[in-house]
Amino acid sequence: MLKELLKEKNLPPFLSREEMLEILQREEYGYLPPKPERISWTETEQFIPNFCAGRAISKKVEITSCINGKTFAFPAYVTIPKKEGKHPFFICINFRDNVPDRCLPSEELNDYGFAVLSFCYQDVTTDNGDFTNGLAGVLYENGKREETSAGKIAMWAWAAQRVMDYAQSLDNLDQSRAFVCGHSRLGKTALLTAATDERFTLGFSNDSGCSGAAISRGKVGESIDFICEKFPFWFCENYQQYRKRETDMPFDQHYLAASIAPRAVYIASAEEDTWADPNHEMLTCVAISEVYEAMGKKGLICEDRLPKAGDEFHEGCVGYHLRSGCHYFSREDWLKVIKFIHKHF
Ligand code: GTR
Repeated sequence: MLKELLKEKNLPPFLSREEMLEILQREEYGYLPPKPERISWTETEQFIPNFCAGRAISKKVEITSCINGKTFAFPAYVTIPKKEGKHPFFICINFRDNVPDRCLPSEELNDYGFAVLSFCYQDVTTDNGDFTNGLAGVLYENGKREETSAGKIAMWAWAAQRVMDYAQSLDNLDQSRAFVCGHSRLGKTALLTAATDERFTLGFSNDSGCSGAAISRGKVGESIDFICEKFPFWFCENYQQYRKRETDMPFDQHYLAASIAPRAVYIASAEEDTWADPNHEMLTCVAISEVYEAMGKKGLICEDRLPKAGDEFHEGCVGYHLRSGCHYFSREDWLKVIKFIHKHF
């Protein structure tokens, strides 16, 4: 049944990772800004005194990049278990700079053995059409961009990669268990981050929907027309041409998740989040499975039907769950992804 549903969509066939990333950047997100010419950081130790009952190191880190000869800095927040060994870690692209945060349970994650490196997306550049501030201000003269220049999602993804530059300098982190995550618009960002940077061993998107995890052809809820009207600045200007023209696109969202292969992908949906369209999020997992299989890995292992609340597919390298409730980054989402990680890493 799932294979037939996909067949009817006539999705563009998979290409090489490089080709898919080229199309996605040129037509949808804009090209990610270049890697910095230089990068450095300064750390404030014991940012939260005695955090996690004294069992975690807590730091605020100011990450400074030099791009086109200009300087751009933003803060990240770091929690690392004190116990011996190399720790798996999450880079969390967050809506707020709180540690812990209502949707980012740093303390519980520490207790499970994970380090957490988070940053607030708006500390990179604002979530609106103003391209004169933060990273955008460094990249563009007078806030003017070209058709294929980075939109805001590409800039937030670039920032997550700078946090990864910093993470690589820490010898108490395990680089083979490096996970990036985000919710909603930041779930779209997490997928783009992992797709364009092979240092991440898992990309985890929560309720990312339109222009994130969900296939656009035949999608219900939010459409490209709507998202381009309301949030044009998340994308490059080229994306506007596909409003009401999903079927003409030389790509679809399966290119984004497939660009993470053979590394792990985890897509989480919520039952009441019809705006994001759980069915089309799961169909992406089904579609990309052939890419994993061609690489000798297991893709999504599931029953041959659309998802229902309570489903949890953790067998393959492509993980998926549908929980009850609304659009939200919940403890249940975290616990399920941790379960998937414990199975695979
Ligand atoms: C909605 C938007 C979605 C989703 C969400 C969010 O308004 O339509 O694409 O990303 O915002 O980020 O909270």
